[in-house]
Amino acid sequence: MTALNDRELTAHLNSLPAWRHDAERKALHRRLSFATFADALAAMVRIGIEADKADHHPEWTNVYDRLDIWLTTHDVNGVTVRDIALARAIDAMFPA
Ligand code: H2B
Repeated sequence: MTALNDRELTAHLNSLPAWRHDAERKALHRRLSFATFADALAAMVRIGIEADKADHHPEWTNVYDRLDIWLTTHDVNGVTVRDIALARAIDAMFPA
């Protein structure tokens, strides 16, 4: 597994409009907002189950109705196709 280069990353991000490259964290970032804390918590459970199946886990913070997600691949200290795949799975569950 190798980290995506800038050109590859830009190409993927064109089809992932809800996601931004966080250069400092070498990660993809998306913020989701929900109506309630319970909805945010339920989203974490749904995303967490899919992430665990893929053995690829988000870094995230939850504050009340808000969920911030960063996807990065620790082995290569950068963004890989595994992060792209999880971003797409999250978007399929929670369209922007
Ligand atoms: N999740 C994420 N986001 N990045 C990783 O590099 C990673 C992971 N590595 N989940 C996995 C687990 C690794 O530790 C196991 C051994 O496959």
